[in-house]
Amino acid sequence: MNQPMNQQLTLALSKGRIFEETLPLLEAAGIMVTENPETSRKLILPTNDKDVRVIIVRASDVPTYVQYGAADFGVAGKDVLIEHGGEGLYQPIDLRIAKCRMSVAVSAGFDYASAVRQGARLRVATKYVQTAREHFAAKGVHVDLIKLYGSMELAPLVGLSDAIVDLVSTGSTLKANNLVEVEHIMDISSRLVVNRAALKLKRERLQPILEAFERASKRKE
Ligand code: PRT
Ligand code: MG
Repeated sequence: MNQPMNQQLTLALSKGRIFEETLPLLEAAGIMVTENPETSRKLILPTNDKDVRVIIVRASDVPTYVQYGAADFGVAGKDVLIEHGGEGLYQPIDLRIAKCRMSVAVSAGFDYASAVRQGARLRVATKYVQTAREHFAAKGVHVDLIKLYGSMELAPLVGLSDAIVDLVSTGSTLKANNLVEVEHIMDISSRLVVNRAALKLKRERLQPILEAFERASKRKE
């Protein structure tokens, strides 16, 4: 078959830490993004390779763009991928970037251990409903989950919930809000996700990039 194949590649990234930490991996593959999403209002960014472009989307929307093939590949946190479910996505590489952990936290004065021991029903506010549900079910803790889209740290402070499930990296956000981490649910890092059809149809173009990403991420401990 010598039908010309469209080998244009679209990479979906979110602004902020994922974009910043993906840049060195792209450079390892010889790809330089030529505009800065923090200063440019453009949502489609060119690179030094005319066949590769980067689209800027919300972190939690990355799997959706890749699933439907609007992007061929993308970078998303494990937290986001669990909530999405991973349908239509191939997840070949843990990039070991944007690392943090998912934890349960409560107000400093709340005795979480004894509430759990007594079999109390807990109100838990989180953006990560899927992960939280599985975590508490596995522990046999009864919870009412309250879905939030951000600033989970506020919920226990104003009586919306007894606990939160959120991401923690330095711990300074919890500390600043007088919250304490009471359970570590899982370690989080970002993964490369690839559209399953693109992996077959654009393999020639994708493969060297995936290999460069893999080599560069392995160099991180
Ligand atoms: O911010 P936005 O609502 O647009 O989306 P987002 O929060 O999903 O995106 P972004 O860019 O903030 O995060 C993208 C990915 O980075 C997440 O999906 C995680 O996989 C990963 N990551 C790594 C983090 C953190 N570290 C992190 N610390 N995501 C969020 N945080 C937040 C956390 O939710 C908490 O509010 O930072 C705060 C805690 O930080 P410390 O350092 O004070 O503990
Ligand atoms: Mg954020």
